[in-house]
Amino acid sequence: PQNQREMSSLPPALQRAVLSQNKTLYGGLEPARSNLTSKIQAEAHQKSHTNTPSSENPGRHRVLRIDVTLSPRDPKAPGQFGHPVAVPPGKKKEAEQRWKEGNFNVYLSDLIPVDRAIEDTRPAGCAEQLVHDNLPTTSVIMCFVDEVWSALLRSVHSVLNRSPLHLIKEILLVDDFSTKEYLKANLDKYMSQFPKVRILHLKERHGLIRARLAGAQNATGDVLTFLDSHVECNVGWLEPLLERVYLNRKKVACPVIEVINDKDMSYMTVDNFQRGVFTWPMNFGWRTIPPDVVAKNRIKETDIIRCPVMAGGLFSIDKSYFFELGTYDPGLNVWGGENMELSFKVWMCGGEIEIIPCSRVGHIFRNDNPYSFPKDRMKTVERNLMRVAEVWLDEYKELFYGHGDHLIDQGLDVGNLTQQRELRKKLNCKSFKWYLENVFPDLKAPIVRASGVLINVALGKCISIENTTAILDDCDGSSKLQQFNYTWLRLIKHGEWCLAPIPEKGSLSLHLCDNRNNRLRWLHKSASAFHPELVEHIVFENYHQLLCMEGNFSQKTLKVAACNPVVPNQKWKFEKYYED
Ligand code: UD2
Ligand code: MN
Repeated sequence: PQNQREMSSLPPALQRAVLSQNKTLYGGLEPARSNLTSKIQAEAHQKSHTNTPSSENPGRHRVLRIDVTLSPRDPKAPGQFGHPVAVPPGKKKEAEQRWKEGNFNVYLSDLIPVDRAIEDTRPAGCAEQLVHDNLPTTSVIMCFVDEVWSALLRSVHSVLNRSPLHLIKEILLVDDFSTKEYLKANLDKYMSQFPKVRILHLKERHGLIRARLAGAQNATGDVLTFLDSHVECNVGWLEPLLERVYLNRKKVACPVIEVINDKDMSYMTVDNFQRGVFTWPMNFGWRTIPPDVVAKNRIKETDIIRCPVMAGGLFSIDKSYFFELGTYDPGLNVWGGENMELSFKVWMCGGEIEIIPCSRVGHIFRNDNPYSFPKDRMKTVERNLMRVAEVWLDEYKELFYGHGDHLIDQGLDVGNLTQQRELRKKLNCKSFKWYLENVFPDLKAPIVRASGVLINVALGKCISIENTTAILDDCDGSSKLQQFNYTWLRLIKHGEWCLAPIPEKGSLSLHLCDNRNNRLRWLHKSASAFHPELVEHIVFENYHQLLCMEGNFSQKTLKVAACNPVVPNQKWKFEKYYED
């Protein structure tokens, strides 16, 4: 079947990722993949040779096929077996009106059984796989704020109906200060019929991230399994996740996230062989391993896929390991970016993130969050990502800032980062460079945007450093004095020195580089979308005034002057560009 996490049903952040991803699809993937694959194969090989029980290798059993919905009470009910449902002609208006309650087809969600059957979408071979008899128990943590009642119930029932109950220590519902009356009036009563379900009512809105932390602090199982509150767990979803954590407590195991269609509520499977990745500036997305790579490395549908980052919502993690890692950065607000934070932290501090193809959970992907953000949504997410960048990205954080153009100058207060940086030191975590080389080698992450000599296109002359100023001279690629880097923060750097305009005098000077000084920033190329005529110009944007670097060869001088597309002496080119 087709990959149904189609763009229209992905959250905006994901959509952006998928869009920009098409451009660079498969770029540089092959060498990276063959590395990972050999490891995966080695693991699979090992597994097939350790099937006999022993003291250090206790007994194993086939993944239990628990699904009490197999012979449903009402096989003819709408949506049964995960089939699509159509809104009856007379109900179109009502369905439309109710959409905004959850930003999906709430009318249909209410119509289909809360314990509907769905198709077993696991790849062949999953049902035969062995897992250990003594798997750890888990607390399933579901945080929600004003979740659609029927969707919340379906999530809980799918866990209860398709999990070995001895492995479920509890289902912890963390109510993030919901305000819907119906929910408040009925939740405790409804859930009281299930001894495994516990409810934690937060006294104020924590936001998803801190709500999960409240859940983790209250959890009593060995493993934490986080789920969104609009999911349907498929047959055999839990044991393969717990098996990975059991094998190595530093493995963080994610199910394949399938799609519950937001319009017709059908349960749709997704393409195999997808990794969780990100593109700059830290947009999550899925990237399919190219078919030829799959074929060449004989990757099987059931093979575990190691991922640079996780989607965020659905995963199992050893509880003590989660706390050892310092949980999520508690300074992250409401929603967003926490998946990046945890992913970098896990990989850089000795763990692994995996997608387990034999574990599958459906999720309703929505175009927009159906709840309000205490502060601006964009700003909240960007601030979270900035915290992540400042703590984990080292020198590569410039790529993050450089790709999110608006991020550079908005002066968002990211809050105190001392604790997070100290944690990273205490845990002895590796560098982001290590992460890129070993975990995500197919990500393009050039540390500068352009480099080499800086040539005036019309004059064919280059900028050169003379004493403490910059002049125009004959180009000499071997001269150290003519080497410049154009950074993602838009500085033109010569070592520690930056080209700086002096707008008052119309001249240029050298200034000690400082990433925070926006008076050192030059626009180059990136201005093209707004000012196509300025492509190749090096523009200094001084509030409302645009000033361009201009060369004068007879006097060997450089100046800044009003930008003028017809002045050829204002066109500049670096020797080398690293962008696509
Ligand atoms: C994705 C993740 C989600 C989370 C999010 C933020 C998946 C399938 N989903 O977006 O789990 O990691 O990215 O990066 O990977 N919630 C609260 N309090 C709040 C806001 C949300 O409890 O203030 C709940 C909400 O009811 C839901 C969960 O948190 O159950 C995730 O929110 P979402 O479904 O809006 O996020 P999603 O799936 O768009
Ligand atoms: Mn969700």
